[in-house]
Amino acid sequence: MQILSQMAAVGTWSFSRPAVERMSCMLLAGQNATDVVETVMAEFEDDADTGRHIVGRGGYPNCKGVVECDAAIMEGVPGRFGAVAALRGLLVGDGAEAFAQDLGFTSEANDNMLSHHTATAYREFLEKNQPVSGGHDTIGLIALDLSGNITVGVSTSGAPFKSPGRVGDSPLPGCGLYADHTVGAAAATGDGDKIMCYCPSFHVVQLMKQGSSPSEACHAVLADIQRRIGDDKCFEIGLISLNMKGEVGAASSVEFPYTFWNQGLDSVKELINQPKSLNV
Ligand code: SD4
Repeated sequence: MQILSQMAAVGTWSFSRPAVERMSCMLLAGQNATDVVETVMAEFEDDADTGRHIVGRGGYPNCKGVVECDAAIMEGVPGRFGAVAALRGLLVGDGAEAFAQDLGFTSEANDNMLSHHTATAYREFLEKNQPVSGGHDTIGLIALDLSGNITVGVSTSGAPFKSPGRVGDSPLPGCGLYADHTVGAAAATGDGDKIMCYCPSFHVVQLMKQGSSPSEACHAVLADIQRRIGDDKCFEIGLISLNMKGEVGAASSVEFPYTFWNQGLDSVKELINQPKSLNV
């Protein structure tokens, strides 16, 4: 079979390793980038164990004890974007629920969305009336397939114990994710209330369009944010990006592990981005 494109996959944080491993197998089997991201993301969202990383089933609930999820997927092909926000069980709102039922989806009771870990954390939150862990994770996945299609997806249960209805950066195009099939794609993780003010995923892709490598683009976007708000005041943010050559990049304001695979590698590699100060 003629290889048309350098296949590659990348994911946020160390816990994305099994997802990126699965993506590499699906890409090598010739599957399309969107099917790869959608399938692997859905498996991840359904797994109560990965939920403690603030993703889908087993994710942290809002301050009323209800798990509300944000997720999005974007293809590099112009205008191909889909997202859900503040999703409870399956979809929120009568129209959305009817639509989902028409498509054959079933809804999940909130009790099935909580894991033992997050139910306990929620009880502690109610007792102390303050978040017990301010953890930030969220899965972001980018796949580049054999035919040169690139797709990015993100999924999160959002900030633990958030206000009901709070929507973070993840489902917003340009903020939590962005893709352009002529250049590449990017995804963000971290403090979504702040991230969404800077459209960092769009910015990374635009810099790649102007000739930057994925790593240069991620670092330039982070440096721009740091310059604007002050190096020492930077909120938690991690950026990953992949270009159409299968090259990867990342930048972050905190120690940020991410996982990566391309055709030149025998197995998925974990890389760690260390935060850089503007003053060094
Ligand atoms: C949010 N950005 O809802 C998500 C959470 C996250 O690392 O990415 N945490 O704010």
